[in-house]
This record gives sequence, structure tokens and C-alpha cells, in this order.
Amino acid sequence: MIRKAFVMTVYPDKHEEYEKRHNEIWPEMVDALHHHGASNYSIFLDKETNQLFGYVEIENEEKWNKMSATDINQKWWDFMKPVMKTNTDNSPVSKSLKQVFHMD
Ligand code: RM4
Repeated sequence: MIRKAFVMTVYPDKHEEYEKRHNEIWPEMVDALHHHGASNYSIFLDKETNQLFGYVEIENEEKWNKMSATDINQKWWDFMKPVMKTNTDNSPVSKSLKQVFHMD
């Protein structure tokens, strides 16, 4: 299992909408995430900086890398584009973080 952590940005006036959309995440999106080896996925918001901290556990990079090209993921990114900072391909602007500590 590989732990991934990353930072994204939500627009300041879209905090509630971002949370609402995740409370109502499409079951097909959850299925696709599981199918691509993802589990224990959390996203936390820093309300002061608009930063989103994501944490997800994946089985392996190869499986995970195939997720973004799926129709459901592309649709989700299109849907999320108005509420978060995105790249030209509609993917969220995301910065990977380096793990510096872990304990079980
Ligand atoms: C986030 C962002 C990520 C996606 C999660 C479920 O807002 O769109 O790419 O993995 O939702």
C-alpha cells in the first residue's frame, strides 16, 4: 500500500459547495476510485488559506494512474472545475507532499 498526500485549492466562496458535492459524491465515482485501488480517502480544508489537504491510500501507482482518464473521473473534474483551482485539462491543481513521518 502506498500513502499519497497532496494539496489542492478551493475557491474562497465555494467552501460549502465543495463539501456538499463530496457529501453527495456520485456512487460511480466511489466505485471507480475503489476499482483503481484507492481507499481510506480523506480531504481536509484549511478555511483560512483555502487549501485542501488530500490523503489517499492506493494499491499501486500503475492502477491509480489509469483513474484520471476514465469517463467518470473526467466528468467529476468538469463538475468540480467551478469550485476549485484547475489546470487547462480540468484536473485540480495539485501539489504532492513528501511523507516525513508515520506511525501505526
Ligand atoms: C476532489 C478532486 C480530486 C478527486 C476527489 C474525489 O475534489 O476532484 O481529483 O479525487 O475530489
